[in-house]
Amino acid sequence: PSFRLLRLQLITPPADVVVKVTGYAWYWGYEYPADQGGGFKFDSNMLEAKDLKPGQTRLLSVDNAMYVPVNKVVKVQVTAADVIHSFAMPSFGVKIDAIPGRLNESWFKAEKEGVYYGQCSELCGNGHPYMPIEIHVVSEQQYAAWLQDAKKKYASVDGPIQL
Ligand SMILES: [Cu+2]
Repeated sequence: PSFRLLRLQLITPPADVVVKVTGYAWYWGYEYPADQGGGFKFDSNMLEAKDLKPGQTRLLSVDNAMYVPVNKVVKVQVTAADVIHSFAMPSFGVKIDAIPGRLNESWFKAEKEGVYYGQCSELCGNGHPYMPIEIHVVSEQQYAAWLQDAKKKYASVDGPIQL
């Protein structure tokens, strides 16, 4: 019976949203594919303590957070660009290694709107404690609005990416 459970754990349900997550020394990059309203990518860096605004959290808040819609299956494809990192989001029960040359996947379905934090969970050098993950879970309308803004904000010279 345990083998059955282990197998079931590995099945990703049909995804509503796919986000590709790349670990760098020492920040995260997020890519939203064009075929689901994205077509952009951006970097997410920890805010220095001196730049924190009221309500933001030391060592966890970032400049550009990852956004996802509430009550949707979000598949994360996780890799790394330099050394091994690990994408860990305790509130969603997600922890998966980000390995250069390999595309791992995991998924979650957030059932409550809000701001959630995670951290890199594979020792990756000097900046290891300073590459947090910040995910905003928002309503479907807010998500659509964010996609529109993000498309302009993160417009890059290499054009839209396809996953
Ligand atoms: Cu790391």
